[in-house]
Amino acid sequence: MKINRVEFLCSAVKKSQYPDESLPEIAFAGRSNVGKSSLINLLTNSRSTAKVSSSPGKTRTINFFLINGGFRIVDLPGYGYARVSRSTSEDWGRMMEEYLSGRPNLKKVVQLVDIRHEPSAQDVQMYDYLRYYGLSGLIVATKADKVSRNELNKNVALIKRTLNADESDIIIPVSALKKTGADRLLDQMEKVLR
Ligand SMILES: Nc1nc2c(ncn2[C@@H]2O[C@H](COP(=O)(O)OP(=O)(O)OP(=O)(O)O)[C@@H](O)[C@H]2O)c(=O)[nH]1
Ligand SMILES: [Mg+2]
Repeated sequence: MKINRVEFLCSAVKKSQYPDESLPEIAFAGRSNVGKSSLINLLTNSRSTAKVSSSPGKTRTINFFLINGGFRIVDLPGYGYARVSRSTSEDWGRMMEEYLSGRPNLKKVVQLVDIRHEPSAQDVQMYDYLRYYGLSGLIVATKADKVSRNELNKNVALIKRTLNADESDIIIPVSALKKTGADRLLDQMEKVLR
């Protein structure tokens, strides 16, 4: 699959603001600063589709993008950002729950984890949550440019093990910086949409 057309649709904090349910959606979830927005820009061949920031907590809303006129990519706000207030993280939880549990046209959630680190307790929680809703199975290990080839394989195995991922789960190392891994991910996304 190639992405030729991308159009920002809207930002939402509650259900009434979502676009209609007529098109399939693939969402991207992961801790704050893991590289969700950067990955979306890599996939869409753009520098500015999704806002990237070096300070965590940049994406605070659910952002919908129309892809090739046929499906949507959804940029979810990151979790695990320590410097948000309790009420902000409660808002985050409600917002995520509302989207992930009640979106019939949501086909898959690509879960992003940083290839350099063992997944956090929140990553594990997110994985379990996605599995519960039948949305797990496609994992991206971000910032692959930051580790050696040898570390890469070791860390991919550690990520699988820590998340307690299914044998059949697919984990794809990606670098937004070096622009690697996007084709493999797009192939998997195409399968999800078929
Ligand atoms: N070296 C390297 N840096 C990356 C890569 N992907 C993202 N980054 C950097 O990581 C930081 C966070 O990237 P974002 O894409 O904004 O992360 P996010 O997950 O959208 O963060 P929130 O919106 O805060 O949840 C930025 O400084 C990016 O430049 C990558 O593949 N390699
Ligand atoms: Mg972001």
